[in-house]
Formats: sequence, C-alpha cells, structure tokens
Amino acid sequence: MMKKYFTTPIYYVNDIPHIGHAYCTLATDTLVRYWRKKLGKENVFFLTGTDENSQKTVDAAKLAGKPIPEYLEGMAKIWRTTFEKIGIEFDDFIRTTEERHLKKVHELFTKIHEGGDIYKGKYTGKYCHGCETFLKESELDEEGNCPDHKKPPVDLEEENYFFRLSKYEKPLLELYEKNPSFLEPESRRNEILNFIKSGLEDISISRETSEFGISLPIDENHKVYVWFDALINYLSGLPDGEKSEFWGEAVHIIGKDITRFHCVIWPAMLLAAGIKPYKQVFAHGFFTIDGQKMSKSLGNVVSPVELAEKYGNDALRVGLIGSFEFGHDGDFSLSHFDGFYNSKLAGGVGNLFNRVVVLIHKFLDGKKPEEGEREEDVLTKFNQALEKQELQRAINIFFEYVGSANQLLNETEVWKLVKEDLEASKKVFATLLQKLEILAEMAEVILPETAPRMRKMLGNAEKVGEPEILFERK
Ligand code: ME8
Repeated sequence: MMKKYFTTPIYYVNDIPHIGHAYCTLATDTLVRYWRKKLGKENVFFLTGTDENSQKTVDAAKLAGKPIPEYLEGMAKIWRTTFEKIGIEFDDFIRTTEERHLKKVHELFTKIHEGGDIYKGKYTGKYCHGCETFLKESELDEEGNCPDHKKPPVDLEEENYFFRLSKYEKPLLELYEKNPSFLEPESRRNEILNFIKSGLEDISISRETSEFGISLPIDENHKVYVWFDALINYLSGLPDGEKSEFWGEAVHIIGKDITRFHCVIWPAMLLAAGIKPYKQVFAHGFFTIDGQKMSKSLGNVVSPVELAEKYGNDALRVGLIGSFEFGHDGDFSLSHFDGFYNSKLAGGVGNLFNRVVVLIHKFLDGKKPEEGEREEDVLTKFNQALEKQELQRAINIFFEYVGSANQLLNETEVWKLVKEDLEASKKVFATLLQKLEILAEMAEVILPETAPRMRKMLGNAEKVGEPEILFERK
C-alpha cells in the first residue's frame, strides 16, 4: 500500500502560536485527512512539533523569568494543546530537546563528518538572531537591516565547524533536474534553482558561544547550529527514521520564508549522509490580516484559538484555507470572516442541510425516497484538487456544490411541488439527499467536525435523522 508522510515546520517557542502557524498546520492536516481517507489511517504519518534549541528560547525564558527547562515544558504544552484544540490530528509531536532527537542529530552529524564534509574553520559575518542565520551584505536593506526583521544583524566572529555545502551545487541541480516536483510551486523552484546556480558557500554549523542546544558529538565546546539541528526532526520524529517505509514519501509543507534551509541545506545534508532525500517540499505563501502585515507592534496578531472558540474549528479551517490560493501570498480578512461565516456556513451549508431534513420530516414523514443519481464527477474534481494540493479550489468546489443544491431547492419550490405532484417532489428530494451525501463526504476532509453531524442528519437507509443547526448564526 502506498504511504504518505506529511510534516509542518517545527515552530519556535519564544511565543505562542498565531494564525500563520495555524494556517500551515491546518492546511497540512487537511491534506493528511484526504490521504487518510483514501489510503487508511495507518498508511499516513503526520508530524509536527517545536524547535527549541535556539537563542530565542534562551532570551524568552529570561524574559519570562523562568529556568529554560520549565519555560520549554510550558511552551511545548501550549503549542501541542493549541493544535489539538483547533482540530489538528497529528500522529506525533516532536520536540528538539527530546533524547530521540539528540540521538538522531549525533548520528547524522557523525555520518556527515565521517564522509569528510565537516571541517573546522573561522567565520566572520553578520548574523541575524531573528533568522538564526548569517546574512550577506547584499541581502541587507538600505539601512543595513535584515529585511525580514528590520533590525541590524550583529557582527560575529567564530571558530566554527563548517558543512561543505559548496560541494553539493551540482548534485543538487541534478536532483532537481530528475525530480520536477521536488519543490512546488514552480515560482519557488525557479527561485531556489537560481540561488543554487549563483554558487553555494560552505555554511557554519556550530556555535561556540551558544548557551543552549545540542553539543557536537566531536567537540563538547560547540553546539549544533539550530537549523542544522532542526531539519533533522523530520527523521527523528519518524519511527525508524530514514529506514521507515514512510521516509521516501515525505512531503514537507513549509512557508516560503524557510525554503533555502529546506530546499538547499536539507537535501545537501541528506546526500552527504548517504540518505535518499525527501519526496517534496511545498512552500505556501504568507498572508496579511486585512491588508496589513501581522506584527506585535501593530497589535494585529490574531489568535487561532480565539477565532475557533467563537466560530468553531471548522469555520477557522475553511475560512483561512479558503481565503487565498495555497502556494501564493494572500490576505485573511477578519472583517469579512463574520460575513463568510454567516453566508457560507450558517446560511449556506447549514441552512441547506436543515431545510432538506425538515422538509422530509414534514412532508414524507422522515422517509427517504428512492435513491437519486449520485454526481460522482463533483467528488472526482474535489479529490483531484486535493491530490494536486489545490486546497482553496477544493473548498470552492464544496461551496459551489452547496450553491447548486440550494438553487435546486429554490427553483423547484419543492415545498409547493410536494402538494401538487408527490412523485415529482420525491425525485427532487432524492436528488437533494444525494447532494447532501456528497457534501458530507467532502466535509470529512475540509469540515471534519461537522461531517459526523451531517451524517447523523442524513440518518440511515430508510429515514433521515433529526434536523440540527450545523452552524449557529452570529
Ligand atoms: O521558521 N503567513 O519557525 P517559525 C503564513 N523553527 N504562514 C506563516 C505566517 C504568515 N503570516 N507567519 C508564520 C521556523 N507562518 C523554524 C522552522 S523547520 C525545520 C524549522 C508559518 O515558528 C509559515 O509556515 O518561525 C512559516 O514557515 C512558519 O510559520 C515559521 O514558523
């Protein structure tokens, strides 16, 4: 049986999750649900987790006035329970401070070292702590700041261990050549190919000054560079790691901000360790909130938990993922979210299910008429969209189908027809029920908490269930 392995980035724990993190994790969870439905739960593995061995952790723990381990325990728990609360069903949650991770990091480091691709050298450069990376002069903005963090990088001179990334220029290009879908979407692939072609420099992969992190297996005085450490989570969080039957099917879902780490450094590390690289990286876009970049200073950081508590997990999921194309940048409009909820969920799909079931109770005594024709093509299109990771399209197909069912209901005025021509009205009800069946099936993927409630309303082979309100109006 085919296997699928999905991962999200592992998140920094210097703050609590915001809606950007929820977006990536919900999108991945939605793809995972599709594949679990198709292949069976046991054939899909979904990993998420937290990236803890960072200077950010040290600073944040200090700020919170807590010892690092205590701080980390608390934060990892917040991330984990936040994801659980908003309806994410991961198979495992990896923390980079766990023993299993440390072991894997040491194992990989040793393999690469023994292969001759790690050496000691000196490095002077400009380091951005926000990115946890050295930046080239040419990458800074006009004021000499990191373009992402709007802060000047600090001058660092360190004697570090280096990874011979430069050696992997050609092997990486060959890898990309052979695997057209190694990085999607296309725009990101071109960006990374240009970056590789412009020449790769060796990168420093240890820090002598780090207060916290994993020590090198070959030098106690150095800590493993946080990115070198973090990427390895994809192996340490998978039972049996690269020997697992899931590994060859790994799809890393990430944001576009971290493609260089994932699509240049990570595959080079794997090649250097003699491990077959993952199957694909998919880099989604970034979104603004009502047209503005999300930031603490603007005070517009949105909590996924607050939204989910008010509107429900499923509304958060489709509202977010449906707002813009997966793989592109977009906007999530908080001011439109309420309208979306009321028109598409409460007034759309919720109202449709309720009306049909109420009418069947009222006029047919709850009895289901002969089966109508099942419109398989809609489901096929929906499934195809998910296989191509076109999440927004899948959601659009669902809501268009809700629209077509509502249209049928209104145009036939079945509540009048039933009094004039019972047989004709039964045909309409049968068609409507088939449409609801299909909607319930699609909902298993995109509205997973609502789907079982829909099924309950659809009842058994003979009778519909009790009507309920799937989405309360706000
Ligand atoms: O980078 N729009 O973790 P991180 C869309 N620890 N997605 C957003 C977003 C936005 N406005 N803001 C954040 C790290 N994201 C490393 C990863 S992996 C081995 C190590 C999402 O906590 C997006 O998916 O900074 C992005 O890639 C991720 O959060 C970064 O999370």
